[in-house]
Amino acid sequence: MSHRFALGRRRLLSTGLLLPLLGNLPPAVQAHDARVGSLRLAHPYARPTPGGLRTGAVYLKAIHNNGEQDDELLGGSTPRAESVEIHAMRLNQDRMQMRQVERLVVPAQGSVRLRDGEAGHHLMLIGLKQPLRAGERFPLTLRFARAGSVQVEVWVEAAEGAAPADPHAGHAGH
Ligand SMILES: [Cu+2]
Repeated sequence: MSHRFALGRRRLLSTGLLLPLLGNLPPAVQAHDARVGSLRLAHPYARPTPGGLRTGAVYLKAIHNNGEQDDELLGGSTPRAESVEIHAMRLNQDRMQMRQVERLVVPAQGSVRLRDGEAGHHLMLIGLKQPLRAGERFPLTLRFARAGSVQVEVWVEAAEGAAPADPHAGHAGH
């Protein structure tokens, strides 16, 4: 479906009708990347947070490493929160449990996913200064052992087909 849409979008480009329609594109079609060293950071995004919640989560579709050596995500920082932690989640008897980890390996010639709704990893914003609102974008600096630091732009997107909600509803430990 997204493939068919991409073809349609290209056709729109050639007719000059793209700009007025951009705001109506479904979120899945819009994506953004950042690169540093041999890493490609695919589509950093976050979910809106309800007022009063002091934590938020940042995800990436993937971090790809096309280099010959493993790299490691060591942490990050953002003006939007007091600190950023790497969290690992796993499903334990129907409940997602999360814990902080010090590093996340990005294997050589491989990738890791940090996606909403999947057991795996995400970045946790601790001490959120203001709620994250759908449609806004904010900077986040990620630090890697080998590639160094890179600033990415995080897109705050409501989950498809769901009302904005606490991204960590039901998660213990916050
Ligand atoms: Cu978390």
